[in-house]
Amino acid sequence: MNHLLAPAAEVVESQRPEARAPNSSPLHPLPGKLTLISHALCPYVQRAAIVLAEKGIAFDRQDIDLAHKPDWFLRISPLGKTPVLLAGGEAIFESAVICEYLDDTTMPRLHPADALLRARHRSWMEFGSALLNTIAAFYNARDEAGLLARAQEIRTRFEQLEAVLGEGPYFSGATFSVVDAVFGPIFRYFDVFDTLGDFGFWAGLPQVQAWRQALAARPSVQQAARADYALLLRQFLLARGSALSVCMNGNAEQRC
Ligand SMILES: N[C@@H](CCC(=O)N[C@@H](CS)C(=O)NCC(=O)O)C(=O)O
Repeated sequence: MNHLLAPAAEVVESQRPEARAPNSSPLHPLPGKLTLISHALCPYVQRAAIVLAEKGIAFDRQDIDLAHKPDWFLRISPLGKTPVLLAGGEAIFESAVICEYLDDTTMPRLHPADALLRARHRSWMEFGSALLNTIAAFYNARDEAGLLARAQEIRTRFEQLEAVLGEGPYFSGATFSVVDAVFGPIFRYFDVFDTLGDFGFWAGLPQVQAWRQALAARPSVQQAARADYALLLRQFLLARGSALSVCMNGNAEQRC
């Protein structure tokens, strides 16, 4: 599914973690400077940026315009999608693969050591990707009935999460994992959606709400999106020509 085709200026900026995490020594040396080819709103880019930050890895971030993909980008991105991680002459594509590569090479490990638990975490990463498709279907819905049906699908996914979450604050307890890196950007959408109307996403789901808050407070999650993210997302949603755009149209403060 095409998630984000809104224009975004091409920007290169260096992301240097303030301090390297105490146990962030490499398992295998990284091949020099890393560059994350990005889009300002892309949740898949953000999950990679969060993992980079959690591991204290410095990297350059280069935003591109997905509505006008540069030729150089199409040459290195076989699927024409962000993110791509440039590492030592290799262009690694697919966000889950990028996260796995970073976890294979640099401490601290964000996946569990136990193979079965690791498989469980990978399953919930996939769940997160499926939820992103439902979120895209929500903001692209052509009419009110479609919008409300997609909102109900999102609500059902949150109920499934509520059933598997433990004491928190993170997905698997006290330790931040790649699943948390996947859901930080997912919950960020709702900081804007919640200003547009009450779609019944959260009532009666205390664990999901607490998880959302814990992720929003995590510096790596906060730093994975630009300061103007909410403004850019509002502009993007307004331009969709969707039922949600109609809710917003003409009055940015209007609630659906
Ligand atoms: N499965 C991919 C999904 C990446 C994706 O959908 N990226 C979107 C932006 S968020 C994209 O590049 N869309 C442009 C297109 O599909 O043409 C991943 O996990 O990296």
